[in-house]
Amino acid sequence: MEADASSGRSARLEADPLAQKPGRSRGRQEQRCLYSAGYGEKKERNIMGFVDYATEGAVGIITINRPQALNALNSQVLDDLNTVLDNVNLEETRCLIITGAGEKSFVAGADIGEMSTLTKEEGKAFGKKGNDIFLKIETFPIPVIAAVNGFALGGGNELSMSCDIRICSDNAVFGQPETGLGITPGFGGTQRLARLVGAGMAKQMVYSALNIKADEAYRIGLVNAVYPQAELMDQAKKLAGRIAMQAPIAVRAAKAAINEGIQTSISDGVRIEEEQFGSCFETEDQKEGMANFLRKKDDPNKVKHVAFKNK
Ligand code: CO8
Repeated sequence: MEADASSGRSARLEADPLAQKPGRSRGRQEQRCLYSAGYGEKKERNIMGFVDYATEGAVGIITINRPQALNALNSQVLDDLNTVLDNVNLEETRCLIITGAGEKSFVAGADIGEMSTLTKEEGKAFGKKGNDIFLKIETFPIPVIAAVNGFALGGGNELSMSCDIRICSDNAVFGQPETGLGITPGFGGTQRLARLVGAGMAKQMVYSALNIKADEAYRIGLVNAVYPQAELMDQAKKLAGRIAMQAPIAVRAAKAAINEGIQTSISDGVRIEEEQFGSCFETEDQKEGMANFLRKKDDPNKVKHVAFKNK
């Protein structure tokens, strides 16, 4: 699924109602040539932007890289993130990690400077821009892990919540400060936070605009684990690597079943599961996974981990 990133991007910018907004921080001084590798045959391509992409085996690592603004999400960062997602090689990549550059911030929210002059219509368009991309992450065919390495505020917390799994560093801070800025959360925060930690805790965080630290985020179930900052990426890669070892068709089907089922009743949910469960049978990986289990201990073909082929 490799699209032409350059032409795709310019098409998006032309259609962007926010593109000509004065005061947007799209200055040349912030633009950098960030990545030239990671897209298989497109390794030669250089794309200007704020989002790095690298691959380590079957794991893709997306880094929001705008540290001078604590990785805040302006329209360009969102466009760059969208372009990177559209260029992930799904034949080779089995799990993604999203993190922020530096040791201080994952993403400190949407760009307040850019938002400060928006009209109602532009505000709605900006919300839609973020929501469309975060929905793309939530429904991305392969699992996505947020490695939250510092501030995850507003749009940053919302980005992390669009991922399947969140782990964080011990200096991480989570919050939805929007009501203190005169707006509601706008990139899915009112919806995903309530689903993840319950309506009561979500309402407390959103209404009060109070931040919480990593240990509290762990206590309320917002993150699955907290690690020392220096260990975070290794732990994220270890988890992603473990996921990448499992049968990819089964992992994708499980993600779809959980995501679709959680929106519905248990009786509809188990029907969704049946469909996904059934779809795994007759695949090469299902046959080999089960055949390997059934082999006797002394069978030389028996392996500890089947090298699944995504077939
Ligand atoms: N937007 C723009 N710039 C930012 C942002 C941001 N969200 N966060 C930090 N920065 C910039 C600062 O302005 C500063 O820039 P400069 O050096 O040019 O002055 C630089 O990053 C460093 O920040 P600080 O000096 O403030 O660093 P501190 O360590 O003192 O403080 C904080 C760190 C506590 C994270 C602080 O920067 C802060 O409070 N940031 C804003 C956090 C916030 O309120 N985030 C939520 C934004 S609203 C949002 O995300 C809504 C999402 C939905 C949008 C829907 C649209 C309709």
